Amino acid sequence: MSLKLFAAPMSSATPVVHAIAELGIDCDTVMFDLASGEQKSPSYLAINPHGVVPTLVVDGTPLFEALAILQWLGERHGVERGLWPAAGTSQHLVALSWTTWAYVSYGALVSVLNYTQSPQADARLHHAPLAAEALSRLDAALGRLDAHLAKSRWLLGEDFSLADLIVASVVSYSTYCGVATDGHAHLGRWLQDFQSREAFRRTWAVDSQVE
Ligand SMILES: N[C@@H](CCC(=O)N[C@@H](CS)C(=O)NCC(=O)O)C(=O)O
Repeated sequence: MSLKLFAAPMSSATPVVHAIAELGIDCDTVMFDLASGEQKSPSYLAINPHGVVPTLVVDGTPLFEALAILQWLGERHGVERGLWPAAGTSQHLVALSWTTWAYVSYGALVSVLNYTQSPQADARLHHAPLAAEALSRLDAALGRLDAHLAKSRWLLGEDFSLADLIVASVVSYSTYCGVATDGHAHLGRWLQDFQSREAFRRTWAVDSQVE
């Protein structure tokens, strides 16, 4: 199987780079400099019409959207390595639920927060009451994740899986956007364990060197 990943430093592609490192699979990686606009070149738009990273080209067929790529990596390469639950198990349902929740439901609130208060967003979109509402809902969402993590060390039990990588990547990103994790002790311990992983440190360290 041939895998080619289009990525960029410190971007939505970084969790995919991290997942590939955890899995230890061969993959050609092309690092774009997003500031130069190479993600809008006609040749790249032909494989990802949205002109964003990541895209993983699998035997010539492009797969885009980080969540889809991460879930596919789990299904195709994670099961045999003990990093993703097999289809048909109850843990597989837990993995699909929390990972999709992180990118879709939790991620939507992070987007609201970014539009309404980020210095990178157009200041005309800034809206303090809406930002406060998003922060309050994000905190409640983290409380529900914390309650789940009170039951076991990792999301699916006592072993780390790509489900942890997917959810913790989104939660880590949200902390850079201003979401606090104080008051969620289980979640804080889990995030620390996640960020101490050798592949996490290596992936994000490489990213900062490229930057
Ligand atoms: N929902 C997409 C988001 C992809 C995305 O927005 N990527 C950004 C980097 S974080 C990008 O490539 N931006 C370049 C651009 O908009 O020109 C995913 O998860 O794959």
